[in-house]
Amino acid sequence: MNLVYIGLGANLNDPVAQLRGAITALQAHNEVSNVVVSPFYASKPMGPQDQPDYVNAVAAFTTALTPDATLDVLQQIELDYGRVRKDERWGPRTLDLDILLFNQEVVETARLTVPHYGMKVREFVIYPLFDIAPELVMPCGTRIADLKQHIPANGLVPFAY
Ligand code: PH2
Ligand code: MG
Ligand code: MG
Repeated sequence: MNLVYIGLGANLNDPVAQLRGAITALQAHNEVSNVVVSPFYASKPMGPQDQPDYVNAVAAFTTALTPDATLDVLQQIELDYGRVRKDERWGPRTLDLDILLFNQEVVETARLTVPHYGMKVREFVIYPLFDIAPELVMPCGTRIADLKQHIPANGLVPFAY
């Protein structure tokens, strides 16, 4: 069984509902088990500032699927929630599901880079990841706890949902 961590983000069309819907879809999926979800965070936009704040969270789950097949599942959920994939780089989106970590594997294919290339510097990934996996170590040996200690919160605020 594979242990997968994903980042969830949304800043359009009721972001909390988008994230909740994605979590419900994951929990309902036949090939996905043991879904664990971090608190939700309000997050300042990285990239263009003329867009709404994001809601971000991290989830963990287990699956027997390959990394590529896992990406298919996540992209289907994104599509089901109305994501238009030709979005401007770092522009607003209804739902973004990114594979952060897949066991301790390093994956470099045309479709997929794992670990996620930006995760080490994004407070909206590292803080919720620490919430659900404080002992986690990346394939390169970096501890999530050490990353969290060095990344400013940048206005990131957890909230009840
Ligand atoms: N995602 C982006 C661009 N900017 N900013 C925040 N705070 N959270 C995100 O998830 C995010 C972003 C593109 O994927
Ligand atoms: Mg993203
Ligand atoms: Mg993405």
